[in-house]
Amino acid sequence: MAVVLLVLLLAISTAYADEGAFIGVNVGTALSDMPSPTQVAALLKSQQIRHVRLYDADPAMLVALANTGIRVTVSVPNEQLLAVGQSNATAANWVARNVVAHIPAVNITAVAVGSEVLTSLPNAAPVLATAVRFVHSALVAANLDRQIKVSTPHSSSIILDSFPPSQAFFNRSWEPVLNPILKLLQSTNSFFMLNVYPYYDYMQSNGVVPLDYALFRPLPPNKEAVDANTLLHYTNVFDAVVDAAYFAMASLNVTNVPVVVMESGWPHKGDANEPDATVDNANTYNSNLIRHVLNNTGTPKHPGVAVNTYIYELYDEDLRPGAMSERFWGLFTADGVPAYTLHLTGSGLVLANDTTNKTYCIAKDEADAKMLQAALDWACGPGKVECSVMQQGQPCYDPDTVAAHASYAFNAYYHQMGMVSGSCYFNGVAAITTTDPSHDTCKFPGSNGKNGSFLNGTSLAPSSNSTADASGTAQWDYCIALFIQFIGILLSSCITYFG
Ligand SMILES: *C1O[C@H](CO)[C@@H](O)[C@H](O)[C@H]1NC(C)=O
Ligand SMILES: *[C@@H]1O[C@H](CO)[C@@H](O)[C@H](O)[C@H]1NC(C)=O
Ligand SMILES: *[C@@H]1O[C@H](CO)[C@@H](O)[C@H](O)[C@H]1NC(C)=O
Ligand SMILES: *[C@@H]1O[C@H](CO)[C@@H](O)[C@H](O)[C@H]1NC(C)=O
Ligand SMILES: *[C@@H]1O[C@H](CO)[C@@H](O)[C@H](O)[C@H]1NC(C)=O
Ligand SMILES: *[C@@H]1O[C@H](CO)[C@@H](O)[C@H](O)[C@H]1NC(C)=O
Ligand SMILES: *[C@@H]1O[C@H](CO)[C@@H](O)[C@H](O)[C@H]1NC(C)=O
Ligand SMILES: *[C@@H]1O[C@H](CO)[C@@H](O)[C@H](O)[C@H]1NC(C)=O
Ligand SMILES: *[C@@H]1O[C@H](CO)[C@@H](O)[C@H](O)[C@H]1NC(C)=O
Ligand SMILES: *[C@@H]1O[C@H](CO)[C@@H](O)[C@H](O)[C@H]1NC(C)=O
Repeated sequence: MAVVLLVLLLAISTAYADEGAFIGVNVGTALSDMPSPTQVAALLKSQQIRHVRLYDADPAMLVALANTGIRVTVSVPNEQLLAVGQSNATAANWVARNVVAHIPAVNITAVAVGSEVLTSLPNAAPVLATAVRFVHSALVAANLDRQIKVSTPHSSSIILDSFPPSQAFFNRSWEPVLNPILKLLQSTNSFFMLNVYPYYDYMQSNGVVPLDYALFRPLPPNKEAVDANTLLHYTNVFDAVVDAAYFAMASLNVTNVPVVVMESGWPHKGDANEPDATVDNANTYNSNLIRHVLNNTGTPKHPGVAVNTYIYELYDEDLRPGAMSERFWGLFTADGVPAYTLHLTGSGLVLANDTTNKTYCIAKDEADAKMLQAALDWACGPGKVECSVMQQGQPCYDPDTVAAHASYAFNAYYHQMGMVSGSCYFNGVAAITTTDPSHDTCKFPGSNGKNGSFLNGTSLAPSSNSTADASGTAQWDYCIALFIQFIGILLSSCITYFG
């Protein structure tokens, strides 16, 4: 069984290395202390971020990205959209200055025309399709249309009735605009650019959307969302929204335009009425999103079809108006310090410096006490965790609860395993946190930089052979551990049950 699992894991790592689903990052610039283009490029390189989307085509930024190998999507800002959409010559001029002038030093792979135009600048909607067409024509004239795709990013709010996804359709008011755009995307082999924000879907649902569903956390089977028309199971909001876009396009007879998610993310800080904008949630969302995308899982409607995704966003943008959370979507602060470290070690992928020694594995709040006890017994037995510190009179005895002891043991096991992905699972009753759970004199392994991780940073777009090789040994160990853990939990559950 362990061997079968290993082969499966290696097969998966190899598959996503070859298929090339990618994660990119959006570079917003509303910072009072905006790093220089050189600093931005240096950060991108040090974090091995290989795809970015700019909200404009800033020449200094493009110069800094030259010869870096980074793939760049440039944008026609909304302020310039009317001019570009009203004049063929203006569009050609825009392309000459902002695209052609930088090719081939800068690897520009797409032009995003406007940003959420239908919902944020509806007055410009009548020229949107023309703007996309003019930009495309200019690229054809420059013989760049095969390497550079043109599209326009939409808010997911133009899709109505998005659950069940099979019933989704575009707001009918926008059909006259969307029909020609979709035809153009189809005839130019381009893609549908969609912004997907499960955070807002969750916030606006008044409790209907469970937090776990938004964060890609496992749901109890009775809470999984099933599309009654297609019988497809949805385990997360992201997939449901992407599939809603596929179904909405299909309702306009467009079935062969892939979706690219231009923005998705989660804020790591908010004000009092945004209690779910936290570091833990942001980390969970983005880590799970990256794993999900790079695994080439696809969506239930199109399994295995890559959904390339750009994370929103590189930096916290302190100048953005609105709710506090608006200013805290970044993976980094302006000085390039990670807002948090993504939990990606086990997938052989690390974004941000190797600060992964700062994550901990604890018992979930709502976990079932019997399952916790079984997992605790396993960790202190077959799991080989040193559990004597939890005996009476020892530093981690208090509080004397199953949850507290389980947290200590889970975390010790997790660190013992080098924090490899999957070593914080325990049948679903454990969760990773970035908050140090140490208390009083009870120091949890991993706190104060004790013990480190053994996987070095690799990249967001794994190159052909690195992934499987680098983590092969870890995966092997893990498979054995998983197998033992499985048997252990099974045994202890039986003992608890029958004993
Ligand atoms: C981390 O833990 C492992 C295994 O428990 C141990 O061998 C290693 O020495 C520890 N490293 C540090 C830096 O404490
Ligand atoms: C737009 O410009 C291109 C050349 O750049 C030209 O071939 C085309 O006919 C023009 N279209 C319109 C509608 O003026
Ligand atoms: C530019 O990016 C494309 C798409 O990822 C890639 O196929 C191509 O090899 C890149 N070109 C250079 C010069 O790096
Ligand atoms: C559809 O779009 C129109 C035009 O923007 C808007 O007024 C209307 O509220 C939208 N309908 C829904 C249900 O969102
Ligand atoms: C889609 O195709 C069907 C059947 O061919 C046709 O009746 C319908 O009008 C088409 N709809 C659109 C928006 O093209
Ligand atoms: C990765 O993909 C496989 C098969 O496509 C799937 O079974 C597995 O659940 C996926 N893992 C994640 C973390 O999405
Ligand atoms: C990463 O670490 C290096 C060396 O330790 C340091 O120079 C760099 O500033 C760090 N980068 C970030 C983003 O923390
Ligand atoms: C743990 O991370 C901190 C930075 O957050 C670093 O200074 C320290 O050296 C790391 N410790 C180990 C053992 O990797
Ligand atoms: C981690 O990666 C850096 C740069 O890629 C390299 O210099 C360093 O030696 C690596 N560390 C380990 C422990 O492999
Ligand atoms: C991939 O494997 C080849 C041959 O084994 C090796 O030369 C190359 O350096 C490897 N590339 C990476 C990124 O590990």
